Amino acid sequence: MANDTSAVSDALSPHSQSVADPFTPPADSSLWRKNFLLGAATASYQIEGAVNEDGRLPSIWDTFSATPGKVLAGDTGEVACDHYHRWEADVDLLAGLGFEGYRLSIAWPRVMDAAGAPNRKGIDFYKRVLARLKEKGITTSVTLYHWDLPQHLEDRGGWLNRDTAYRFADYADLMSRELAGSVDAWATLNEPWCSAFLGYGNGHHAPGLADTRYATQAMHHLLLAHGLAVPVLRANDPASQKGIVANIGRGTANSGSAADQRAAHLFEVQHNAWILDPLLKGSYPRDLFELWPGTEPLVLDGDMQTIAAPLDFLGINYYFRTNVASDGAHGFRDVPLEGVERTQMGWEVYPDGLRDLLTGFKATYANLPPIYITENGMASDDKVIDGHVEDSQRISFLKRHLAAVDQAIKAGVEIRGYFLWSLMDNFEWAFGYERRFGVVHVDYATQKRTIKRSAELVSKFLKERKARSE
Ligand code: IFM
Repeated sequence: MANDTSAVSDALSPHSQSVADPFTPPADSSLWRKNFLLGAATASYQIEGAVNEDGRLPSIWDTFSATPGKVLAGDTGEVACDHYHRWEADVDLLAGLGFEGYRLSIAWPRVMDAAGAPNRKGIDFYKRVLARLKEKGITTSVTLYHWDLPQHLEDRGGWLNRDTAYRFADYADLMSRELAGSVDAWATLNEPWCSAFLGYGNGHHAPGLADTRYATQAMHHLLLAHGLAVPVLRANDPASQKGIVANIGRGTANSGSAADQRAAHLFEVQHNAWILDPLLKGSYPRDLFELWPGTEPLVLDGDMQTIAAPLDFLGINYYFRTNVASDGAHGFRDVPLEGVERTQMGWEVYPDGLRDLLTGFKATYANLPPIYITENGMASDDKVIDGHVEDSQRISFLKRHLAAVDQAIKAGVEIRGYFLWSLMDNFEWAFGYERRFGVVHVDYATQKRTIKRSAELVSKFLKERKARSE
């Protein structure tokens, strides 16, 4: 077996202890609280591979990644981290590092056939994974849709077809009946902004369509799917928490001019309020249609009430900020700042943005649910040298973002946990395997896992925290 789980026991080796610890949060940080959940996240298409096994049907990402020019270096999720076969060792690795929570997603095309009937083999895979996680005492957070729409639904219009929302509710019904009792938190969708805007608005993601009117209609059907699924999940698995995961973006103005301030506001409307307003206020932000005139989606009576179903939690994914200026018309344009720290993705490292957005949401939404940071992390060009990966930028990144979370908690935002993205390097969508987000390195030729220095330090903290609370 190529998995190097022995590296877990090396996490507290003399090598790791001889170096000063640049990660552990200060003694007064809320992260020491026993009930603050610390976990790691992954997603089905990014790690599983086995795309043709045990009755799994094609997804839009199989189609998209097989289309020349869509994904860097022509990479696909065909093998990915081979997690479908190595899941047991991967769960042991996660548990060995001391993570208390694990956020995973289910591949819709693995568990349901085109007629909506269950695919037993696919469902059993997730049952085995969840049972093992429970055995290890790990809190489970399951996302139903992390972008791998069955291709047969896309062939009928995908998220542009209202019927897909009802098919999603059927899928949520099946999974919550099958997995009731083994999931602590259900998230309906991961990052509907990406599904709608990158998938249907600019074509950077599957299915690769590019029209802003498509994006707003796809968003409406995604949110409707979420709203239809929530009561189904509640009925089938009452003890679990139900929520949704949104990626949020910080937009700052390039100058103090009214036009640039307005541009920054519109940036955040497009990235945040487009999703959060319907969920938490039951309406779309009017400013969105100033930015994109004539793109109002078709909304039927009752849809907005369905979408605004009460949530037990809101998952927040945060990565970077964008500096913007007015484009001279209705909108904004990016004005990349010089001399700032960036990651392998080119994204600016800006922890204050996370704190500012969280405190801003608390001020804006009276009914803001408890929050989990469901993703935060960074890509770097990590290399294994003499068996070690020294990912010092990631260590500092995580430390600074956790400090921002602590500041938001101290400012009164209810934040219950943090999942780093990602447990291991994986298929980074249109960027393929070049961009490495994991705290565990994956050698794709051998599937060997190597624990990076960041994981060693997170693990050290988790174990120290556990020891203190015992
Ligand atoms: O890898 C993705 C993940 O699937 C969704 N959120 C952002 C991550 C990094 O781009």
